[in-house]
Amino acid sequence: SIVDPELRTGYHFHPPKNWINDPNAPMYYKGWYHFFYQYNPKGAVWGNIVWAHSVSRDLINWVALETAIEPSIPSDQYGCWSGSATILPDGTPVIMYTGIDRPNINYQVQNIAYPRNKSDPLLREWVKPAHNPIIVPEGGINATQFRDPTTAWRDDDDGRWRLLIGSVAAGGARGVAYVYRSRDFRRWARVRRPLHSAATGMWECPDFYPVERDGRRVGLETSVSGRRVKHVLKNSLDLRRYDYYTVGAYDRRAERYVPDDPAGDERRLRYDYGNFYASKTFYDPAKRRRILWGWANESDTAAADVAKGWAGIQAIPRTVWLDPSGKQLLQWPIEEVEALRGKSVTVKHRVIKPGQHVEVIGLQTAQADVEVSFEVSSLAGAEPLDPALAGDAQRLCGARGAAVEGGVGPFGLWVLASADMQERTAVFFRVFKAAGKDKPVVLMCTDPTKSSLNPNLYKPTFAGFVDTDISNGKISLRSLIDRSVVESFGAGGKTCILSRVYPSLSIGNNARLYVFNNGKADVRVSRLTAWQMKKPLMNGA
Ligand code: DQQ
Repeated sequence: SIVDPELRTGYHFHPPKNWINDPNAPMYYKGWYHFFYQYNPKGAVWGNIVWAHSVSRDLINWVALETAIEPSIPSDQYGCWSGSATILPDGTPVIMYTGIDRPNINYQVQNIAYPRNKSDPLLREWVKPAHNPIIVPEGGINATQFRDPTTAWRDDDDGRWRLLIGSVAAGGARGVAYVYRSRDFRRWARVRRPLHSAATGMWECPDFYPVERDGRRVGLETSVSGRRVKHVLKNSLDLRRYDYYTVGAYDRRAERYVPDDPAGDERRLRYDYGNFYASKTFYDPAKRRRILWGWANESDTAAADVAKGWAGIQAIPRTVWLDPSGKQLLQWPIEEVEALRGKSVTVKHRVIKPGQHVEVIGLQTAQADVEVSFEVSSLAGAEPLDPALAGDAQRLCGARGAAVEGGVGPFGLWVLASADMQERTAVFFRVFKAAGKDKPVVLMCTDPTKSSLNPNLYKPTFAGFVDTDISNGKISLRSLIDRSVVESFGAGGKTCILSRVYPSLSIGNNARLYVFNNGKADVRVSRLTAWQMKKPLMNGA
């Protein structure tokens, strides 16, 4: 398939060309946001991995700097893989990252790098001290599955630093997060028992941080602990390619983490039910918030990636905090993205009858931000939930897609749609009645099966349940549309879905936006506002 150059995203982070993957070591330093990422300087496929580096004042406009970390010492000469930054108490930023130290076999060790000149707010040059590597696999650790050090946190009581390294044990069966401790950030010793493990396969890119337990939106610095705090442990499951997290308690004495959910399923909650992987948070002291970065791969063929010369973007950075229920996180695009909003159109109090759709006209929507609040007239007609699919949002949505008429819903948006509707990507809700339960079950889906007439595209349907009280009929949706990405936030950030689509007709000014209702109950659009989004400075692209 041939991808139109107009499908290159506008305001989602990307370099001018080539392959990108994981976000690395995001941090705030002397008035600048720093963002590093896994990058192939030589092409649009994974390989030759170095750390590219960009800086920004607002997390939206980006300036590319020179490569920050590239193979240069024996312990990273075959690759500089993912890692994180820690700001030491004297303000010095340190980067820990995984190095590949021998050819052909991905033997993994952990290295450290410091800024050459701390007074340079752009942190252009990074120095690797001679005592690298700092951590090597020992004691039966699988040396080819031992990577992605986290930001370190420090316990004031004993003055020691801790960090996690992702790994796998039990012959590939158990995902593991090993804890290493250090007094001086130089000599690190492993705690014998891991912080946590589960029968999920390899844990890539672990992330571990405190959140306020009363659900205030304010973020916490990574070392904060105590009674007002819960912890979040996120792992990127190599076998599934999704980022899963649990909310739980961190016992500092025992150096153990215990998820709150007694069922303890490590594959239940995801940051995003779509294309979003290897994510990482950081604490932003300038605005006292925790911000999540995540990588979204292409869903095109590798041959098409090579032909177009680019592959991979980052999702819009999201503020993350604990839902007041304490059971899950909430996520919302950082407020700075709203500075890109231009011309807008608002629709109010518009009832969408069963089978009806309404076009939102008067603006360009290939690159747009849409916020909508829906109100369902009655939940009485909600379809019964097939018990066989009750636990599997993705299969449920596959079986009951946007085109399948329902009771309450499907209702939502058709984005990146063509005038004749041959092409359209549906982002929608659907409400079910579950046997023996009072609370209706809300499903959120992105259905890209009609997103493009181009053949050979990977068009997976993505879905998650939304743990929201819809008894008053109200639910909200926000979609950040950006040419070949649709990034959606259901019910104020309870459920998020990022999807990559490659229309062949709905490109540029030919992309249209509709509200649709394919259920049997009326749905009122209480308010919908769509904004055209401007293009920020994007690394010179
Ligand atoms: N990508 C990096 C690894 C990490 C993986 C290599 C996750 O460090 O485990 O590019 O996408």
